[in-house]
Amino acid sequence: MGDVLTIHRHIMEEQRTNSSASGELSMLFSIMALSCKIISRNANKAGLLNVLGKADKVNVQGEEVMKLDDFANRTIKECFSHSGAVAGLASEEEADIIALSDELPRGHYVVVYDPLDGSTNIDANISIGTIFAIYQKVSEGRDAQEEDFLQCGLEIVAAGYAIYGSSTMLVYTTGQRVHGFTLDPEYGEFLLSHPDIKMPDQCNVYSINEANSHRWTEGTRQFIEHIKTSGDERYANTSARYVGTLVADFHRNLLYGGVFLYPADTRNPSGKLRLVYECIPLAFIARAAAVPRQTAPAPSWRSNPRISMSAAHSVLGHAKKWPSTKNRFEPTTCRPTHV
Ligand code: AFP
Repeated sequence: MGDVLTIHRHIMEEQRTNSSASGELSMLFSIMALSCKIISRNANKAGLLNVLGKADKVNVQGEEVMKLDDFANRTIKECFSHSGAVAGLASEEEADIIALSDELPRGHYVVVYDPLDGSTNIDANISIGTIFAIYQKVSEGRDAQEEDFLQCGLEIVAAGYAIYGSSTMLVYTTGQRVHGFTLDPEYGEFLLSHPDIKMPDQCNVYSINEANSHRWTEGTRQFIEHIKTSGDERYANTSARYVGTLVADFHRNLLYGGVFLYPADTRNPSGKLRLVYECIPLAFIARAAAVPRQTAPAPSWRSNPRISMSAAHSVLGHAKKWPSTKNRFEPTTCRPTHV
């Protein structure tokens, strides 16, 4: 295999650089990698499972056919619940914190996740993904509490996403460097393919659902107009791309340099994306990949926990891409989530 770096070897090597590491976090990464491999396997068969499931809701193996987002949710929940490394989980698919049954061991971490981002794209065979963030448990007691999941974004221990596209990739960071691994279907292993990803500060792509433009605020309209017509050299080669799966749009923009927006508008006055499950984890990754390093976190990272579970006005990209119209783009009623 030559000097192929599997995700497991990479995790172990990272762990060795930290003498106080207990191995619990490494275990969490391994479990997430396993979960994503299982989801990827089913995502690849999604169309087929649908066909096979039509008759009597069981496939040829006699397994129950589940919707992929439900399957992804259960996969992550079950893989982590038995790990002994978490004290609780929170999923975008579930209204309440996922408590562990009494007999299961507890760990020092909690995991928040969006099991299947872009699920409306599944049937069209368009890229979908999984988003996650890991926090240290801060509450008292054996089980995780709401406050563990609603911490400031800067308290994230690690965040990442999987993208199930033309290949399956897992991208994660502990806040320093962002690494990308591609699933080799023959080995069944994630191999390091994108070490130390840096987000270009040139804005080569902007991603926004322009069908909503008649509902945008004046600030958003001005920003998009600025990208298109201002002549600002940051936007000299900017093109529009919009998949409608946040992970896919974010991943492309991370590699090519770009900005993703799901702004507040008159139909969604708080935006659409979920702050805890989608925006904060991806903003943490963008922050780690931005060069030069962004130091000032966006205000929403310290948001009131009561509103953190709701949607947020979202802007994800390299802070250097903001034009001089920045202030006009951040109306005080909006809650920007950017780095
Ligand atoms: P689904 O998971 O329901 O497909 O929603 C995906 C998503 O939350 C995010 O991944 C996309 O960026 C965004 O919605 C797309 O929303 P619009 O279809 O309104 O543009």
